Amino acid sequence: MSEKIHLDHDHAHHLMKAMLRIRRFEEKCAELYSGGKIRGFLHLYIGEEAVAVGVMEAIGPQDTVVATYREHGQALARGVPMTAVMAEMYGKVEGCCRGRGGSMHIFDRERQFLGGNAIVAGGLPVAVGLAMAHKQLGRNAIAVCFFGDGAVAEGEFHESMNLASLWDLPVLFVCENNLYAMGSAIERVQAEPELHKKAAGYAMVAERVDGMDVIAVEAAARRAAETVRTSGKPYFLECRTYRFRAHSMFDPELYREKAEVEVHRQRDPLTVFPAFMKECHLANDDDIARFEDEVARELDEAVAFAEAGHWEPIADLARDLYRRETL
Ligand SMILES: Cc1ncc(C[n+]2csc(CCOP(=O)(O)OP(=O)(O)O)c2C)c(N)n1
Repeated sequence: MSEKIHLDHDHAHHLMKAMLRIRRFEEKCAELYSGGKIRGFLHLYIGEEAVAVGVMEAIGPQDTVVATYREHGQALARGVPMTAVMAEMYGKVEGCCRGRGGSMHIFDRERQFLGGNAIVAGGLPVAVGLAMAHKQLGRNAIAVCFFGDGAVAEGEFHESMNLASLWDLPVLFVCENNLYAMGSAIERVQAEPELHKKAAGYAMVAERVDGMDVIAVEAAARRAAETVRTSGKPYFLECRTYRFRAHSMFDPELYREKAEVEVHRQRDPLTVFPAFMKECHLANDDDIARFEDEVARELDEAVAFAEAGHWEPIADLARDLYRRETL
């Protein structure tokens, strides 16, 4: 593991627990989906937790975040309560979008978590627009944008990168390169698979970091966020990561061998980080067991909250579709 940030006991525990919350939440979601409690699409983030946790550590409450449809991890790491996220997954009124967004559209204005997005690359222009607003209104905020490697093949990506650089806009682009866009392996669809090199072509600072190493991600994200804030210019962070599960719950996963997944599992942040903490005497088995208990309790509460939630009444279905004056 890299040791580029000062890692005291409390901070190490905090990182560990944040990743564990995401992992256990998503495992539970897979179970609830199979049981028909969660419906629609479900894209799990399992394996990629170190990216969300490392980046969120590096930004402030005033910064705005946009994400993709694989965004439960970012939402939890950003502080959206697990109860509100779970109720949203269930489609209940108590969810963070009153049950109307579901798994792919988690949103929380108060925490400046401005949405998951079902459209590949759809968050990039939104982030650039937010950055422009931050700049014009003189806010000390930056826009943070999470997107996958698949987004890099979209026109919206290139237009967003170009304008952010040309107009000096404070955007932190976080590319979660998990080596696949649905069933397309990166080498088969990207002429230049070193994605940070594409960003460099738009005249912005671009770097690549090990997205399975939470400490390395946090250190790089701190450097990047600070540079964006002080220079007012965009920055591109390519986090090399891997998803251990299928693209979504519908994917038979015929495009890769199980053996390949097993190789990447050796670098699972939820295994590597606790081992590192123990080796450095930052945590012991009792600490890890305690985190598991705490997360299990929080998860039980979130499921109970969602179960006890309400469906939106039929009479409210047209609510928020039109402004009142136009009706
Ligand atoms: C504009 C658009 N084109 C196609 C799709 C269908 N689609 C959904 S996910 C996906 C792959 C995206 O892969 P990536 O950006 O690498 O994200 P990951 O799922 O790996 O996190 C595609 C093509 C879509 N949602 N939006």
